[in-house]
Amino acid sequence: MGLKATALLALLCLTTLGLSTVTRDSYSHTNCYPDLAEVEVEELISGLESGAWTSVDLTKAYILRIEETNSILNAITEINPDALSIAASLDAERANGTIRSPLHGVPMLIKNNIATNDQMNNTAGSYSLLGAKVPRDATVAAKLREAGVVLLGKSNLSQWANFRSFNSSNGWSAYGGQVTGAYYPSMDPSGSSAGSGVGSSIGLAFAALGTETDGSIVSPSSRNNLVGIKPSVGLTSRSLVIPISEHQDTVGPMARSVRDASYILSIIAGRDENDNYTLAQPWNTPPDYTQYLNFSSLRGARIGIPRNGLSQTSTNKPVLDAFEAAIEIMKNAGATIVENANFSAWDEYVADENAPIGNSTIVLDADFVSNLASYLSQLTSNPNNIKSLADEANYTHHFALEDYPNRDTGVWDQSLSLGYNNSESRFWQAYQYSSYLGGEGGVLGALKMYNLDALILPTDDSPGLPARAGLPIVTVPLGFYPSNTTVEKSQRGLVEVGPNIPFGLSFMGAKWSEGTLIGLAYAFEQRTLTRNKIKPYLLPNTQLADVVGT
Ligand SMILES: *[C@@H]1O[C@H](CO)[C@@H](O)[C@H](O)[C@H]1NC(C)=O
Ligand SMILES: *[C@@H]1O[C@H](CO)[C@@H](O)[C@H](O)[C@H]1NC(C)=O
Ligand SMILES: *[C@@H]1O[C@H](CO)[C@@H](O)[C@H](O)[C@H]1NC(C)=O
Ligand SMILES: *[C@@H]1O[C@H](CO)[C@@H](O)[C@H](O)[C@H]1NC(C)=O
Ligand SMILES: *[C@@H]1O[C@H](CO)[C@@H](O)[C@H](O)[C@H]1NC(C)=O
Ligand SMILES: *[C@@H]1O[C@H](CO)[C@@H](O)[C@H](O)[C@H]1NC(C)=O
Ligand SMILES: *[C@@H]1O[C@H](CO)[C@@H](O)[C@H](O)[C@H]1NC(C)=O
Ligand SMILES: *[C@@H]1O[C@H](CO)[C@@H](O)[C@H](O)[C@H]1NC(C)=O
Ligand SMILES: *[C@@H]1O[C@H](CO)[C@@H](O)[C@H](O)[C@H]1NC(C)=O
Ligand SMILES: *[C@@H]1O[C@H](CO)[C@@H](O)[C@H](O)[C@H]1NC(C)=O
Ligand SMILES: CC(=O)N[C@H]1CO[C@H](CO)[C@@H](O)[C@@H]1O
Repeated sequence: MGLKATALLALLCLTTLGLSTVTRDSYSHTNCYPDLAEVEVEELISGLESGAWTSVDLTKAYILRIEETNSILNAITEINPDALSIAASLDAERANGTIRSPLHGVPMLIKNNIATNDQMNNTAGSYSLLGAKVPRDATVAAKLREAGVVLLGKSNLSQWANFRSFNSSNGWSAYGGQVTGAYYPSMDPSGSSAGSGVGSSIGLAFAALGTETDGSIVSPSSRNNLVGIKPSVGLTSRSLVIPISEHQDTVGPMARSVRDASYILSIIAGRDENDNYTLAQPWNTPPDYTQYLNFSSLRGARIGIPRNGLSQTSTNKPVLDAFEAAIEIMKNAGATIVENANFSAWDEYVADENAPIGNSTIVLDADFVSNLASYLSQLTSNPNNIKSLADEANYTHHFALEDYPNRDTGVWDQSLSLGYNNSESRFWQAYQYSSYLGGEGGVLGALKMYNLDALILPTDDSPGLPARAGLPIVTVPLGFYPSNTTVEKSQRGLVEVGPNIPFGLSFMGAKWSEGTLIGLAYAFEQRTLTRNKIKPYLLPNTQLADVVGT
């Protein structure tokens, strides 16, 4: 093809992309496919609709991208052996006019604590559960499957969602190895949804699901330059998700834009007879969250700044500067900023956190004993016959690859030595106090006192209070550490702070206020587009051009 024709085709490509009229032919032999590290779902879908690419093409490309990067980043623990055949049948459905949902044919990753009744294992990163079987898909996985999402693979995580050890590292699991972030060599990916964060950030799939008990969606989303939605506890089912705490666990999307995350949330939200907490939802069918994507939604919104929850450390000056700049951006977008919308029980929260075994710790420790046993009791095959936390601890202490005692089991030791589970009144007292710290003494109290739509904090400071009261958070990219930042490493040598490492901004609100938070986060995201201002140091090369037609 001559130069002129190529240029013409590239032009055609650019102009027709937006109109969704590109055909498979006009794409071939050009480089005008969308960049899989950045593409949003509406563009992926328009290519599926026009026939420019297929779900099989997408699945092939993502598998190659995983294979290119996994030896360094370890983000993925396994690829679904059925992914290509599932994609082919979804392509056949599309061809005959069956469109299951707005995400029909799009591949996603799910965290390796969300069970699927297929060839993939669900281990929380432990060898003890390898080969274990579940009676059905986790409800959130089933909802994605029914919506025509290709469950492409499982993402690595901080083992047991970071509920095992006091001296492990973010993103390490015995089964999956050490995840590292893509924005700096040997970067601490944060956790516990570390592989979901890395996989979504560099386009190893369209997006990923994570889970959060206290920070495990929003923190790795923040560190990996993503949007993360931590839903209200009870908005998304936890049935057949390996638990920590029924009072705090929740499942949510980690994606490259608020829009993409909203599409996913709309699919996974909803009531489930197998998870009581979902029956408290104030509606029979949850809203379509994409309706809240409104560029003007900061206009007239009342946004509180809880200054007493803002930490000032030796290294977070870039975060604080970006946070103050964000406040100005919101003012300019028409928001009313309410300064010093402080948390009334902040000092009590800090005291409880610093106590050897505070009320918040009791909630997680006691819930874990009960909730883990309940998960294990549902397995239809349990090769190592693990029935309880005591069994799990014993297995871990004796199986060399679990890296004990180099990585201790201090969290479990504490749970077991508590001597009771969540069926006792002392548990209930601890829960009442802990949820008060996050609720009336924390986020809910400030929202009411100052008549606010939402509170904002740097994401580093945001998860603790919402965790204790089951409240939602939406995080969006806020900024990144500048090139002259001094590198700081964690105990196990991962780079926690360093040049180019991203951080996020969190919007926090009342229970079931995801729609409001999504609207505010979208308006902020669209005014800043911070994600696009930095690039990972490592990106896979495979693109759609390499697989279409092969
Ligand atoms: C379309 O294909 C799917 C999957 O092969 C099949 O279940 C469905 O019945 C087909 N629908 C029509 C309208 O042909
Ligand atoms: C799941 O674990 C079993 C047992 O180790 C292994 O044979 C199988 O390949 C694993 N599945 C996947 C998809 O990796
Ligand atoms: C919650 O579910 C359990 C079984 O899954 C059931 O025994 C219990 O009654 C339910 N509680 C409520 C409040 O629905
Ligand atoms: C978007 O938000 C603005 C400000 O709150 C509001 O006036 C407008 O009606 C909203 N638009 C839609 C389509 O909801
Ligand atoms: C809020 O907290 C900040 C930081 O601790 C403090 O300076 C300020 O006086 C507090 N304001 C109110 C109204 O409590
Ligand atoms: C735990 O909660 C109780 C109230 O149930 C409270 O009196 C106590 O101070 C709390 N413990 C800590 C360490 O904050
Ligand atoms: C929880 O504690 C109660 C009371 O001691 C006991 O009957 C029950 O078996 C325990 N449940 C689990 C899962 O340990
Ligand atoms: C602990 O694990 C070892 C090795 O797997 C096993 O031989 C032993 O029976 C286990 N002990 C208990 C109390 O389960
Ligand atoms: C982790 O803690 C255990 C138990 O205290 C200790 O034996 C081990 O050396 C520690 N590992 C590291 C790397 O600090
Ligand atoms: C990095 O550069 C900025 C602006 O040039 C300066 O304000 C800051 O102090 C520098 N930081 C370090 C750690 O050198
Ligand atoms: C899909 C994949 O690459 N899985 C790898 C994840 O990490 C473990 C441990 O490093 C490897 O054994 C798997 O092959």
